[in-house]
Amino acid sequence: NGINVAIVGATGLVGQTFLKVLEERNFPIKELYCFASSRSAGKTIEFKGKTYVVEELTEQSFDREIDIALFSAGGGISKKFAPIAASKGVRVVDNSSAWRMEAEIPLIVPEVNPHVLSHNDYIISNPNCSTIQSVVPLKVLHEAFGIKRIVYSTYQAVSGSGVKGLHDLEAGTTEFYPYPIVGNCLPHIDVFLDNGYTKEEVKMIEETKKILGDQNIKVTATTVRVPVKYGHSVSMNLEFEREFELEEVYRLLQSVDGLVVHGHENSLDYPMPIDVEGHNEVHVGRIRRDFSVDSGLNLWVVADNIRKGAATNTVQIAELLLDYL
Ligand code: 2RA
Repeated sequence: NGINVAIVGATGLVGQTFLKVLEERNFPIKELYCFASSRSAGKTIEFKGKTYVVEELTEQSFDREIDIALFSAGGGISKKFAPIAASKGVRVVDNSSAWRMEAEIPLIVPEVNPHVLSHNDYIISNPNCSTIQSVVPLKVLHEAFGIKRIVYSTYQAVSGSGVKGLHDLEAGTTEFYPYPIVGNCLPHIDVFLDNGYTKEEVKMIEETKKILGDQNIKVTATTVRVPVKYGHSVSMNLEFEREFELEEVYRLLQSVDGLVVHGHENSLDYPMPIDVEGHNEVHVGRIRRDFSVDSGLNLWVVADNIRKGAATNTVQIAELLLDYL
């Protein structure tokens, strides 16, 4: 009983959180294999009272009985090794952006579009962290009122950049970021494109449409790095085709698994990064009508970017894959 699981990028921030979440959710593991770069090979990892030695990832790594592989080792590793794993019958859940926008690759948030997954899928993409938390409240609202347009403004924690981002905040250095992040905000996540947007902004725009299954939704985004360690916050302005009542919005949001709905619009009960660090839920608050348009709504959404934004969503996808093994 149980299945054989491989972790690729096992020593990274997300890789280590995979292990925590797999244990917390009692994922049925028979054998565990931990892979990383040659730099990390030989390190040991504790999991459920057993010690595992990290192996260097090679093209032969999947020449053994592995059912599911969770990847979080950057786009280059995923581009090269996910197809090798899939060719051996391994089902890959990839955290990088390498495969997300490929038409035939499913981009999954289990609370939103689990139906997209099929037994034919061997490479499945985990969306970008800020996208995942944003779409969790959106599916029920899109179904009920028809989302016409979304304006995202994000306030993203430095752990989104990994240990290097955390170090620049803790040490006040500029080893990873181009400017000081302490006491500052950087409107710059990932690289700039020719059209003036950053890759992070384009990820949110394109991934949102793919996950909600509607290319007609108009989306724009401004993604900003803020001096917070864990927990991304997203302000979103929504415009709908159809009218709504605020009470209906609360009722719909309260029906979403994994979504915690905070107090009415004028209460001190609003979500903050300190509420979500180390937790798996998405929190939504500051729910209020946008009076400047015919049918508009403002939301404030907060979630742990390493958990629901990466590791937990990935493990939830792996749980869906158990049906195909
Ligand atoms: C970030 N969403 O926050 C990106 C990748 N994790 O840096």
